[in-house]
Amino acid sequence: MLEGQKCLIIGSGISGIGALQLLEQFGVETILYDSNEKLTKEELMAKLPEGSKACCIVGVLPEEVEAGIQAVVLSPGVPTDIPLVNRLRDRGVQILGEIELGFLAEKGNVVAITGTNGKTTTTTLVGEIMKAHVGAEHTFVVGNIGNPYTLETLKTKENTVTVGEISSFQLETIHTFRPKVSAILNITPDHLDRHHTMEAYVEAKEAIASNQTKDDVCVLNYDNEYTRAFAKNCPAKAVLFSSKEELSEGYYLRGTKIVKREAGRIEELLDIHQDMNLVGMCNVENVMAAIAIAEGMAIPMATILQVIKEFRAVEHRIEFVATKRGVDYYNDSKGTNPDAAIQGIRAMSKPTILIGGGYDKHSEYDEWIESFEGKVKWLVLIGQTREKIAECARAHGFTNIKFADTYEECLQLCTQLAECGDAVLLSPACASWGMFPNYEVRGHVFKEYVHGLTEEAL
Ligand code: UMA
Repeated sequence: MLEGQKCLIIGSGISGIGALQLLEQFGVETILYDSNEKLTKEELMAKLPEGSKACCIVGVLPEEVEAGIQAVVLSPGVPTDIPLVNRLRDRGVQILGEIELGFLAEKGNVVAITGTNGKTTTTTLVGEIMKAHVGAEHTFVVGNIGNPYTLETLKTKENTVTVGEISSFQLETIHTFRPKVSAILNITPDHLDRHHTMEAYVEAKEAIASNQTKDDVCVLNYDNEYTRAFAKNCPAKAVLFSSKEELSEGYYLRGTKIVKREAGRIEELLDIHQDMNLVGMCNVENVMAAIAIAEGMAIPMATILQVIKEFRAVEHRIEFVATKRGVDYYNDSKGTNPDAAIQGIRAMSKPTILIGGGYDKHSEYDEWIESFEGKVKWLVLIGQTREKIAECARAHGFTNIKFADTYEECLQLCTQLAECGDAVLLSPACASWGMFPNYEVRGHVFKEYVHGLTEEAL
């Protein structure tokens, strides 16, 4: 655990602070560094845990400090190819991510879930299944879901299970991370501003299985071209699921039933209408993946199905907020890329006022606009991407577009445009960055606004 080395932690968000806390437990000398010039040294110091001896630096890292660094822990939001990291790597300094650091102290079993969409729902559901089997005190749900791995890893024991939602950012900096069961739910274009090419993004996702062997399991989506191809050369035992095709082996949808086929035997597991509280085909896929993951962890099927029956939607994912003045409001703030946002629109059954736009991740919006299919009445656009989206929408013949300069103005505009019997859907197809620290804040502000609406217009 980097004992005796001088370690630079880049990023003072929750991952950086988690890493710092863990390293200090092992007596490692740490420097907490954040390149954001708007932060002050005092602000960084205020984030330190009590009794911390870490040195805090903001802005530019002085050359003499850089020269003394022997190891680096990167927060997920820090690109791996910034000049500072490149220089340190070229000098032979070990660069590891916060997930790798957490894994170095792990003593129990690990489940790791990645994918462009569905990660949070599947991770939460698998976490609930594990809690039902090994107990809540023996289950840790960590990672991109908002709970740094490094904050929990010291609590792990031989009989505990860590369920991690792991993003492509986090997978870029793993070295020995080896889950017993991994899953790649799907891969569609996202984060291309960071990974630059689709190949690099796919490679980052596939790294989740890079240290697995045939003794481990990797759950993959047969319906997705990338994950289906990966099943052929995956280092772990590949277990497939499909919502579109009947598989010769694996989990799939037959009519309204999720079934499992193993050695030619078909077992009916559940009915997607009667036994699930989640809506949309994306959630059928998430549930199938969760079943495959849990079975990979040898959890009895009766426990798995019981938890699925009781499980409800996670916050910010096609979450029904309230009906006000006859208008249904849905929070899908987690629709941070076009593919996720398409699922949001598909789940709507009423004429919809859609809120779109935000941070530019170099996504293409054509398929998202095409999925409007007469269901979207108005598109209200905000943020950095609003012009790009509007241009794309017009090219596809959709012209009912309004711009808003602020989020507040956008929400008020939606309320004015919506008529009784309509729905308002926040599913922006873009990250929240630039306007909000994260999608959760964007979702909470939306919900607060909706709950604050009176039944009658003033
Ligand atoms: N920073 C630098 N230098 C840089 C870039 C950033 O110093 O070059 C600093 C920033 O000034 C800031 C800090 O790094 O102070 C932020 O670090 P971070 O962006 O890694 O954020 P954390 O608070 O540590 O949160 C991270 C994940 N954030 C990102 O991946 C962007 C959280 O995922 C995750 O929940 C958390 O670790 C715990 O594991 C959020 C996310 O948006 C939810 N993830 C993306 C997604 O889901 O699409 C991948």
